[in-house]
Amino acid sequence: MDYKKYPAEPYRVKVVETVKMVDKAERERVMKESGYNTFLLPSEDVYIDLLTDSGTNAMSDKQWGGMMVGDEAYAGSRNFKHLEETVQDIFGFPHLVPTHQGRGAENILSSIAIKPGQYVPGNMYFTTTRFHQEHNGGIFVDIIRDEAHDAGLSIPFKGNIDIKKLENLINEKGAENIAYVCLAVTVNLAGGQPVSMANMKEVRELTAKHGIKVFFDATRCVENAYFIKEQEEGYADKTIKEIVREMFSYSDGATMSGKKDCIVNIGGFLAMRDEELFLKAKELVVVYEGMPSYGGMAGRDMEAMAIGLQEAMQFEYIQHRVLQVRYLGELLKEAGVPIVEPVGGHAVFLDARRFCPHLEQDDFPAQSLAASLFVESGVRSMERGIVSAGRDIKTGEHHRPKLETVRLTIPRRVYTYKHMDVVADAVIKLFKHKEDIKPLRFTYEPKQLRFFTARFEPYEK
Ligand code: PM9
Repeated sequence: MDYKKYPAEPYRVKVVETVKMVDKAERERVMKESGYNTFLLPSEDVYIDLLTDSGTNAMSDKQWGGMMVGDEAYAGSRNFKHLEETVQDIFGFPHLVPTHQGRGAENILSSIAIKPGQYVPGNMYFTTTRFHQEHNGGIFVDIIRDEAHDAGLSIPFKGNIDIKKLENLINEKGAENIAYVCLAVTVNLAGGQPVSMANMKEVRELTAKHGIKVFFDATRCVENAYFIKEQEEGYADKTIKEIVREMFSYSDGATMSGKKDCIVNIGGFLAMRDEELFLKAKELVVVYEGMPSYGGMAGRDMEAMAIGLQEAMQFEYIQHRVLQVRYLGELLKEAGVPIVEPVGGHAVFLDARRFCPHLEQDDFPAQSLAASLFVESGVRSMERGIVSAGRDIKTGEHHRPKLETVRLTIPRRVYTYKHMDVVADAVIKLFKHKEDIKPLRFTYEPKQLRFFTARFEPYEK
């Protein structure tokens, strides 16, 4: 390990939250009580919380200052104006619809842009995104490059769309039957894998020929921009902001979960170019979220988001963020722990298929591995495999994704390299007695987005 490759934290700590470590017997008890689902654990029993990077960010002093100048007027808040100008400046979209979080934006976009029976191609699915697409009668089609489904294959820009797959879909189904292309930057469930600028451009060129719109899932777009700067020819000397601006020039609009790359705890938005579509979105936002000038957010939250977005454009911030994640990945790789490669932008994904070769996918190996890791160490992670994938809405069968993973997700500006050392040690220790990880079965299976609230029990086969 070359420690010099990893930059120190580009911030000073001003506020701290004390964490406690409960003993193993207690962790065993709470895991059982939580139905072997890490989402159901009480946060105060968690030592290092890598469940998600969503809304778990540490805000800056300037963002907290912004919270104090929230304009909480029901209409016409000045913080909306600030956020709108910031989104125009960074992404180049003239129209902004604030929402309570990313899925609020997905709900509105899916309602206004999908006609029942239309196809919605995307570079791998995301849980809430696909839910809203299907809920509105859309048919999701995965058009990510095949390599993205191969956990051990380390190649750059593994999140790219396979242009041939997109072309075939258009030719087969007809352009009028494609609602829009949903292009996620980065691809969460592929391991936080980025998309190259060249690929975005190609997607844009092909869809433009057929009059098909392209909407980006912008949730982790700043991490994607860092990878482009680091790895794509011609971008090393560009700023993160210039790269982000160019990325979104190849889209018609975007949904954003602000809880990730806007470095805030809550919020999201839908942004777009098309005036007519914007009017439709405004008509719906008042039904599901709130007035178009606040949507689902308080004035103070919009202010924190506007400031956070500008902070996210700082090179030192995003370099440290991506490299801290990579540091954890390197520690695990060096110890022979199977992970998804290359390490992506927001998390290290353990490859549960290779970690638990004694379990079948229907034994929920990633779910069980996440539960065991908590019991072992107090580290909370998240299943991203068959449980997250849910069931086919037509056949009722499990979707069986090739990637069966446990996500160790790093919150922004929260943990130090030492925490990463502790996490790596815990995973490596568990890997040495992986045979103890038991098959699980459902005791409660919710119909929609089951991973959030499902309950399980271990059993002997
Ligand atoms: N992602 C995550 O932990 C939180 C919910 S699922 C546990 O990764 C993408 C790429 C996401 C995402 C949320 C959303 C939805 C859309 N796209 O959570 O509604 O990763 O703000 O965003 C989560 P909201």
